[in-house]
Order: sequence, then C-alpha cells, then structure tokens
Amino acid sequence: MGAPRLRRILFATSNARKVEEVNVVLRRCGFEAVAHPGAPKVELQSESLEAVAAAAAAAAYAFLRRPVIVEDAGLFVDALNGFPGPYSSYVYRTIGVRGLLKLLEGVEDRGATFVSVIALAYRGGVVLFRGEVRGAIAREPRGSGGFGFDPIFVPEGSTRTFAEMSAEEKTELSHRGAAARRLCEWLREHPEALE
Ligand code: ITT
Repeated sequence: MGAPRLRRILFATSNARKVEEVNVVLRRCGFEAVAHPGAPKVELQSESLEAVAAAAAAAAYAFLRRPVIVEDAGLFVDALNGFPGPYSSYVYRTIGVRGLLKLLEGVEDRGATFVSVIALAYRGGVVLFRGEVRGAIAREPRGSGGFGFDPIFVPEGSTRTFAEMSAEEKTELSHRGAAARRLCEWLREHPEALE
C-alpha cells in the first residue's frame, strides 16, 4: 500500500521557502501546496496584511479559476511602532537585515512579532487564516537557513534564530505554521472547498 494521496492546492507565491514551510503542516493533514508563481501578482498598497492577502487571493482565483492560497507576512518591531510590518518585503529588498539592525542600534527593547495571513480563495469566496509569533530581534545575524529576516528573529522560548532551525523546527513555532494549522483545520471541515 502506498502513502495516502495528498490533495493539492495551488499556492500563488514567488517564494519557494514559504511553500516548503506551509507543506510541513499541510502534508500532515492530507494536503499539499503546489507553487504557482505564474498568477498575476496584485499587491494592494495597504497597512493590513489581511486586505493585501485577500485582494491577491481574489485576483489569483479570477485568473486561475481554481482554489488558490496566497500569503502575506510581515515583521512588526515594537521599538519602531510596528515598522516594517506590511512593508517588510520592500524593506528587506532595500536596507535588508543589516539596515534593520542599524535602526535598532543601541535600542534595548528588542521585542517583535511576525505575522502571517493566508488567504484561501475558492468558489465560496475568500477565507483568512492568521498566525503570529512573538520574539526578539537579535543583536547580530545568526544561521543560514530560512529566508528574509530569519537570521535576526529569536522566537519566544528559544535561544536560536529561525535561521538556525530546520524548516520543521521553525514551522513548529512560526507565524506561518500557526496560520497553516488554522487553514488545515478549516479544510478538514470544508473538503468541498477544493472541488
Ligand atoms: P510572495 O511572493 O509570497 O509575496 P514574498 O517573499 O514577497 O513572497 P511577502 O510579501 O509576504 O513575501 O513579504 C514578506 C517579507 O517579510 C519577506 O520578503 C521577508 O523579508 C519577511 N518575512 C516574511 N515571513 C518571514 C519569515 O518566515 N522569515 C523571515 N522573514 C520573513
């Protein structure tokens, strides 16, 4: 007997790491996300991750005509009043990890929250799943795993950065893992959504 078949769901993203992490959770509950980087990327300019993810998912669904998930994530730093938050992708591409550390030079309050919002668009509309993790911004980058700001984020209860963890360990603790677990519960209750 082979392994039970996983039900596939399209994931409109250009970030292969996101797919890998979401799949750590989805595979356990009988689903598998498949990257679909070809869907048009509609990036609403908004301070709400929910609004960005929902608009992107609706646009991807209109294009693909198949159930699809989109994720929007951000790092909210307490001492910077939540910056870069919804602008994390842009900030990462412009000033990067080093630039963010520079903004926090001499700052004692290292608290931060990573937030993930997964939007599922299907025939019945758009459903949102949110996950968060509290943590601290390290004084310097450590580790080579993960992506983005992983080398400087130490989740609460750990001494290691996300970049010092395997994808499985990170997902156990991460914002994305939490959002994916919510998606998973919902899919179990609404299997017809993927038809
Ligand atoms: P998409 O194609 O899915 O949009 P993206 O990488 O541009 O991929 P986002 O728009 O959600 O993703 O950007 C969020 C940014 O926040 C991302 O570029 C990272 O710099 C950072 N980020 C989000 N989640 C992260 C995580 O788990 N670890 C480290 N950095 C993360």
